[in-house]
Order: sequence, then structure tokens, then C-alpha cells
Amino acid sequence: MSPPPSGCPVHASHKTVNTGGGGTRIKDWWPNDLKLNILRQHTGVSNPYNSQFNYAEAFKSLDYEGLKKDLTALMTDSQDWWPADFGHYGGLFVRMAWHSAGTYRVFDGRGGGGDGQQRFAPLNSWPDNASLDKARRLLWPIKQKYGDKISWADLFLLTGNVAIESMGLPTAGFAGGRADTFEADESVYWGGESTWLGNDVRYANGQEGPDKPGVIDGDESKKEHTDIHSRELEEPLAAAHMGLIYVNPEGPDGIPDPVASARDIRVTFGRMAMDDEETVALIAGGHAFGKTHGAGPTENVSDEPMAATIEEQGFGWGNKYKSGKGPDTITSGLEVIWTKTPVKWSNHYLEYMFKYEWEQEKSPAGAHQWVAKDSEAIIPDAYDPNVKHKPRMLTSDLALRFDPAYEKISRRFAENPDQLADAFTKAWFKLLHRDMGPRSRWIGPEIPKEVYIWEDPLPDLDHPVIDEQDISALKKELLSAVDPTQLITTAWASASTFRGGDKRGGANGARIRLAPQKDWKANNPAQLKTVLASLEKVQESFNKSAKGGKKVSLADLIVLGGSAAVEKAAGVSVPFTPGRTDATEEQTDAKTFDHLEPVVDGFRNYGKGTSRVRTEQFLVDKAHLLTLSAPQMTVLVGGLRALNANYDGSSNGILTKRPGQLTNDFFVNLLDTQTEWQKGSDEIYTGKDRKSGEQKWSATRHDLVFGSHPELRAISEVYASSTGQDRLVKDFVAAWVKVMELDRYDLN
Ligand code: HEB
Repeated sequence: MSPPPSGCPVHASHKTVNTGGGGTRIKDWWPNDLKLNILRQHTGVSNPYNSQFNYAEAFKSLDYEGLKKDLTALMTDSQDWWPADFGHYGGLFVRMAWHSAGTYRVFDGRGGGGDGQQRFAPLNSWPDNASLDKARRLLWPIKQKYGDKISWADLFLLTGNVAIESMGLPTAGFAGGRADTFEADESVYWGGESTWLGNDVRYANGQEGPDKPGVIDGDESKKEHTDIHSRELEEPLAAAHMGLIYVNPEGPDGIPDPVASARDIRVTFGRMAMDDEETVALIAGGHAFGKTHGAGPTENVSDEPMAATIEEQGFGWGNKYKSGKGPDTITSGLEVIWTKTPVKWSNHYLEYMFKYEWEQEKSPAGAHQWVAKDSEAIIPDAYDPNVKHKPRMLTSDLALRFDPAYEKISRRFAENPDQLADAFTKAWFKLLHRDMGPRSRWIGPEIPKEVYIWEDPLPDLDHPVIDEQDISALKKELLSAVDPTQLITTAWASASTFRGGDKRGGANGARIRLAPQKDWKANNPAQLKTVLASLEKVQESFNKSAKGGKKVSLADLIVLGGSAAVEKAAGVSVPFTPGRTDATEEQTDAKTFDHLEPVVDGFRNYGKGTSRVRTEQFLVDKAHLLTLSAPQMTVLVGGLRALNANYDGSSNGILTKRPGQLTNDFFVNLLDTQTEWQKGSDEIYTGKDRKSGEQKWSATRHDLVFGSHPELRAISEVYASSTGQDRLVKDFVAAWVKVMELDRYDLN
């Protein structure tokens, strides 16, 4: 156990607060306590809309065109309190949308613009999001006007789209459907550093390394650096520094090295699901607009919103430099205008990149940037019509020229502006929609016709589905064709790939029969293969003989098999709703499905912790991806153990003498004080009878945590008590059906 982070400013001041949750807290005393709080986020009590409120329904009554018109008008409606550069807010709003969506990362599907989290900490106060507090506030009158018909999450992204359109580039479209959350999302690992722009942990395997922060204005000579040309960014992170969306614009750790910057860009954009071409398109397209802001020394800038004074009313980054706004704005500390038409789409960014040679200079705030050699001053000033500037670039911009692979693409785009426009609009659409899940969640009049592979598309349901009679006949058939336990493990393996962050995975599509899922170790491939073969036989014979064009998908059969087996074990009926379809290989971007592979899945007692993450922390993380509450996680683990559903058939945690029946035995036996647990090797624990010393059980940390963690024990007691059996059955079935239907956006 590492000592508590003493002296950390984050923990220092609240300890003296003697009311309202102040004082030395559980997380101060025991920083390694298993945190269940991420399982109770975004519930009814934090959401001012009541449970009847359906955002998709509300959106339907939105005057979408009216909203877009208002947004377009806003672009050029410069406000004295935060004037628009070049008389147009387009650049600022594109950056707001990009930073909203750009936190997405492929490994856990978290981050992204899906729930309007830019309003909350930490994102609202990240150094990279400086001045976006102003952008959001500029939008408030429009948000206020349209009320609950448009969420902030949708509005941030739609505004970016409208900005691009109003600067002359048609977009690929827009889909709404992102309901807002009303509290900070604590589930995302943003890194272990406690300094902004630090990266000492993410490049040191989670250990705090030597003092080598990537401070933008720091004293370079005193810094020690890991090798910026070879270091490995830890997973699941997709940003090179704490508090930045992707990479340091000045270069890795503030070192102005375009080639090293390219390496960081490739890693981080790759983790945003973008390939080289998409990456070049996004940066070149994005920086066709707007400017950067570094009019004066950054010492003039006051605290970020979370640390600002109450009278600032949610704003941060107050600026004492001259007027503190407009021409005097300090945001990144860089002072660059890329093109001569910053509020109109053009190809000048790439044109200048290759036309000029670039010389290093410092911005007025002292940051590394580059200026075109031998260029006339051809760039307009944002406010003074009599002033002209030379073209300028960031170190991260020049990566697109000096990295050989990026260079090829950049030159092609430079010579073929239409190719850049096409690639940018496609990549921009993907950026904004990558974490929305299937098309059935998309709403609004601007959904593009083109179906993209990153949507994980599903075939349309083009036939009648099985009815009640078919369902009961098929259940019998399935139970006689396949061992019930294997029906359960297969259904779980299929449905539990779902992750709430980007809504990928789930049982629909039956992608479990395709690579890579069919070969995942957690899925016990040999066993899975025989189960799927039996299910396919059932499917084939049903589809051959069914009347009226009825068909059953394998995806439905997988879930139905699991439900039939649970039903048999539980003695109560398990609701089932048909309508899933089977995706083809062509509809499956196999490589990106690798990210969904469970490394650890405590529900099937698969895998264990690392030197960084304890086994049970993986369990909670998985439960969070499955959008489960702590009670749902608990009842599922206990129930699955009773059902004998370990991935490899092992007896770990099968704390019952009658495996295969849905009982509360797991909880009863786990909480039995007559059992004494001892640690064995490889995280296997043995439970012995206190009196006789006889070994009764074996278990993993996934199991024992329900007896050791006070809150999980409290829930386990509910299920272990005399009134617990019926409750367990009821709650297990409900949680089971929830998991089976996590991806059924077609149902409501
Ligand atoms: Fe960017 C701006 C960086 C990408 C879009 N950028 C900017 C700035 C910086 C940056 C530093 C400035 C800020 C201030 O204000 O000061 N970027 C960056 C980086 C990257 C990027 C490093 C990676 C490489 N961008 C990007 C993308 C996009 C963008 C991708 C989209 C798509 N940006 C942008 C815009 C702008 C910027 C639009 C302008 C803003 C204004 O105008 O305000």
C-alpha cells in the first residue's frame, strides 16, 4: 500500500471544514479502499429530470432548423464581454466541440462527448479547456431558449457542426440523442499525476517517476525527461499529459521536436480510433479555422473554474493582461494564426506548411512556436484591420510535415483540397459520433445515409420474429441440446461485452461467433465452438420449418438459451424479447473489437489483478462498464456462482452443494463465520471449517470481496438472510435481463 498523498493540495484544505462532508475522509485514511461510488453515478437523485423524462422524445419536438438558425446567428453576434476573433466565434466553437468529443478512448470506451461532461470537473478546469468556459456561456441563451429539448451534450457538438457549416464547409450530418448527466463522472482514469500537464506517472508504469513535468513555461534545463522518442503511454490513457486532450502543442514535454510530436500524435489519435489519414485530416481541417491565444505572460491568468472565486460564477481563467479579452486573450499561451482566412474553410494551412520553411520563436507568453521564414505578413489580425502577421505553426502542426508517413498524406491533401474536405468531414462526423452506439440511438433530421463500419452496424430486421409459442418450444429444444451451464456462460460471454461509455458490444449481432470474440480466452473458445454449433443447428432447423417467413437469429438464440437455463435453475420465468439480428464479418471491424476483450471478468471468475490494479477493482470496473449498481453486481456474482458459471468450470467461489440451482448459497456460505479463509498461491483462497479444519471451499478475490468490503458485505447480508432467497431470484433475473438487453436500443 502506498502512503496517502500527503501534502497533495487536493487533500489539504477540506480536512478543517467541520460541516457538509468536510474533515478527514475515508479516502484520506484508506486511499486504497475499493470505491463503489462509480456504480451509483448519474442516478435519479442527481438528475433534475424525473424518471418519466425521455430525452429522445423531447428532442422530437425540437425546432431543429430554428435552433440551427439561432446558432448560425450566434457565430457573428460578438459580445463585448468576450468578443469574437475576426468577428466570428467559429474557431472557438469548433475547438469546444473537438475537446468535448476528443477525450474518447478506445480501450474502455470512456470519455467523449456523450454526456456533456465538459460542464463538470475535471474537464471544465483542464488547462487544455481554458476559455471554453466562455464558449459554453455564450451558448447559454440558446440552451435556455430550447430547454430540455436539446441537451448540452448534443448542443456542444451540434454547435461545432454549425460553426463549420457557417465557415463554408458542408458537414456529413449530425445525430442527436446524447442525454445529459448532472454530476462529474468519476469513473474515468485520467492518469495518476497530481500536477497539471504532468506525465510522470503515465510514462512510468504508474509509478511516480523523477520530476519531469511537461510544464509549458518551465525551466527546460532543469527537467529530466523520459525518452520522448520511445516511451510508452500507459493504457487506457489517450493523452500525453494530464489535463490535455491529446498532446502538448509545443512538443512532447514542451520540447519543440516535430518528429517526436508526431509520435505522440499517432499514439494518442490512434487511441481515439483515428488512423493516420483521419488524424492528418482532423488537424489540418481543424486548424483551417481560428487562432491560438497567448497575447501576454501567463502569470496574468487566474485560477481555473473549479478554483475560482464564487463571484466569478463558474468562469475561470480571469486575465489581468490589458483588457483580458479579445486581442489580449491568453488561453494556451501560444500566439498563432494559421491561415489568411481563419473564419472561412480553406486549404491554406497545408499550403503554407509546405510553401514555407519554419523558424522557431517564442510567443509573447514565452511558448515555443514557429514562424514562416521569408514570408510576407499576409495574415489578418483578429481585431486590427491595419495589422498583418506572418504565417505561424505549432510544433504539433509541423508534425504533419516532418513525420514521413504524415507528410505523404499532408502533401496529397495539400494538392487535392477536395480530398482533404472529404476526409475531414468524414473524420469529424466520426469524432462526434464514435461513442453514440448503434444507429437506433441516433435522432434528428440530419442523420447521414452512409453507414460507417465504426458504427458496428447491424442488419435490419426484415422478417417476422419468433412468437410466444416458438419461444417455449425453442427453450425446450435448447435445453436438451446444450448443457444449461454452457448456455448461461455463452449468453453471458455474448452480452457482457457491452460497455456503457461508447455503447459498443452486447449480444445483438451475435458477433461472439466471429473473430476476434470467438477466440478470446475468457470465452473458453473450445467450449464456445461446440455450443455455437449446437445453437446453429437449432437455428437451421427452426428457420427451415417455420411458417410465415419467421426466422430466429443466432443472437436471439444465444440469449434465449441463457434465459431458458436461468429459468430452469430459478423456477421463475425470465422475460425474453426477440428481435436481435446477426452481423456479418463485413459489418465487423474486427481490429477494433480487440479493445472489448475482457482481461478480467469477475462475473465469470476470470483473470486477476496486476501490480497496479487489484482483482476486485477490475470487477467494479467491469460492473461499471455494464452500467450495474453495486446490488446488481452483487446479485449477479452470487447468482452466477450458484449457477456454476465460471468461465473454466473451476470450483472457485462455487460455494454451494447444489451447483446449477439459483440459490443464495454463495452468500450464506461466504458469510458463515464457521469458515476460516486462508490465502493460498496465485490468489486462490481456501475456506476451512474452523473446528474440523476440513477444507470446504476455494475462492478468488472476486468472491471474497463480498465478505470483506463493508458495503458489499452489507448487500450480501441481505441476500444471505432468511428472507434473501426470493429476493435473490427476483433481483438476479432482473439484473440478468438488464445485461442481456443493454444494447437493445430498439426496444424503447
Ligand atoms: Fe487545435 C486551437 C492545439 C488538434 C481545432 N489547437 C488550438 C490551440 C492549440 C491547439 C494550442 C489554441 C488554443 C487557444 O485558444 O490558445 N490542436 C492542438 C493540438 C492538436 C490539435 C496539439 C493535436 C495535434 N485542433 C485539433 C483538432 C481540431 C482542432 C483535431 C479539430 C478537428 N484548434 C482547433 C480550432 C482552434 C484550435 C478550431 C481555434 C480555436 C479558436 O479560434 O479560438
